[in-house]
Amino acid sequence: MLDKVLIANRGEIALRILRACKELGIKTVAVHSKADRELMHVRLADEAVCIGPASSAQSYLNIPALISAAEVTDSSAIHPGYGFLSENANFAEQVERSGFAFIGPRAETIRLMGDKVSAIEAMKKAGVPTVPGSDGPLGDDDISNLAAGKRVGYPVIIKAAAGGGGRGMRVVHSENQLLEAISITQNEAQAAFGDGTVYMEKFLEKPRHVEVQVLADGQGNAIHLYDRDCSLQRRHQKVLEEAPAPGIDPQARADVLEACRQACIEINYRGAGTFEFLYEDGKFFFIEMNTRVQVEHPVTEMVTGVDIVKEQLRIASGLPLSIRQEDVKLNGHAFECRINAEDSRTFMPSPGKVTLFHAPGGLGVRMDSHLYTGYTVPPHYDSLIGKLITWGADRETALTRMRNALDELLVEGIKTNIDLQKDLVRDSHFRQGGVNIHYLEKKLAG
Ligand code: MV4
Repeated sequence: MLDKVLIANRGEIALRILRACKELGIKTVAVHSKADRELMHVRLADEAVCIGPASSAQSYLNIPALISAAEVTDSSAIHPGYGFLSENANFAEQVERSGFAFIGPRAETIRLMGDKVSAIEAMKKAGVPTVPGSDGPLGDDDISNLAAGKRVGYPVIIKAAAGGGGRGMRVVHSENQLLEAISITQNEAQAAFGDGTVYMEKFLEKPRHVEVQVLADGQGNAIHLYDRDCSLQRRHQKVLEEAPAPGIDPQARADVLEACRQACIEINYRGAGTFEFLYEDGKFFFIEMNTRVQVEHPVTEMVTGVDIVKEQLRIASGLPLSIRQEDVKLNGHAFECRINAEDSRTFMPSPGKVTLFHAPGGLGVRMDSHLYTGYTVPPHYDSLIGKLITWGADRETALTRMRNALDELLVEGIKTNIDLQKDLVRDSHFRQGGVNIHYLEKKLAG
C-alpha cells in the first residue's frame, strides 16, 4: 500500500481523500494556498505545505510547486481530486517522471479522452454506442462538410475536440447555417484551447444525462458500478444527482454497462472513470469520458457499498481490484444535493464567514463538507461548500430523507442554494423521475 499521499486539492474532496487515506493507514500531506490555511483537511492531515498565493494559477494549478511539495515531504503519490489538474495529462506525466504515483489513469489515457474525437473513436471501436456524426474531425472542405450535415440530418451540433463539459459547442438547425457555424466554432476553439479541431454530431433535443461509473486496475480487471442521472443542471453545472438513473430501459442499460466494462479492458484503463451518455428514446449515446473521481461519486457509493476513493488508492498501489463484477449489488437509491455558496436568485458566488453550520444526520444521511461554524468561504475558488447525500431502500424513501435532511441543514452568514434544493425535491416532475437536461433551466425561467 502507498505510504504517503499528497492531496493536490481543497475543500470537501480534499477531506474525502484524507478520510480514505486514514482508513487505509496512509499518511497524508495537505497542500494549500495562503487563502486556505483554515481548511478542515489542512488541520487533519499529518503534514501541511503552503504552495502559493490565493490564486489557483499560482497554487493548486502550480505544477512545480506541487512536485516540490511532494519531494520535500517524501510523498509516494499525488491524488488530484476533481477539477484543477485532475485531467491534465502533462501533470500526470510529470508526476510519474518525478517518481510519484499519479492517482488516476496513465497520462496517455488522459490525453486520449481529453481529445473528444479520439475518445469517441476509441469507444466506438470498443463497442460503446456513440452519437451519429462525422466520424472524426471535420476538414476544411465545404462540400464534404455539407454532405456530412445532410447524412447526419439537422439539427446537428458542432463541438470542439478539445472542449467538453459544455465548452466550445454550437447547434446548427439548417444547412444554410452550417459552414458559418463550423468556422466560428473552429476559431473559438483555436482561441480557447489552442486546437481548432471540430466534429459534428446529431443534436439530440431532449436527452437525459446518464453516466456510468467504472473502476479498473490496469491489470486486466474492470467493473462498472452502475449508473447515475445528472440531468438536473444549470449552465453545465450539475445541481442534484441520483443513482441509479430512474426508468431506464433494462436491456439498453444492461448492454451499456457491460460495454463500458469491456471498453475499460480494451483500452487497459486504470483507476476510476466515468462514461458520459445522452439517453433519449430508450437508447444510450456516448459523448465523453471523465478520467477523474467525480463530485457526484457518493451516490454510487451509497447504492453499491464500494468506497471509490479507497479503490483509487488501492489501484495506485498496484493492487488488483478488490471486488468482482458479480459481487457488486445495486442496493436502494441515493440522491445528492450540491450545496453552493451563491445567491439563490442570481447564482452569483457568495463567499464570507459562516456564522453557523449544522449538518443533518440520521439513518441514510451523509454530509460531505469541509464547513464548520466560524469558517470563512474564500472568494477565489468554486462555490461548492458541501454535498448532502441521502440513501433509502427505494427512491421515495431516499427523497423523503433528502427533504427532511435539507430542512435540518443550517448554513448561516452566507447565501446558499439550499432553498432551491428544497424546492427541487418537492417538484412534482422531479419526484416523478426522468426529467431531461433542459428541465431545470426551463423551470428557473418560468
Ligand atoms: C450534446 C447535446 C445534444 N446532442 N450532444 C453539453 C455538455 C457536454 N458534455 C455535451 N453537451 C451536450 N451535448 C448532442 N449530440 C446536448 C448537450 C447538453 C447537455 C448535456 C449534458 C448535460 C447538460 C447539457 C446541457 C445542454 C446541452
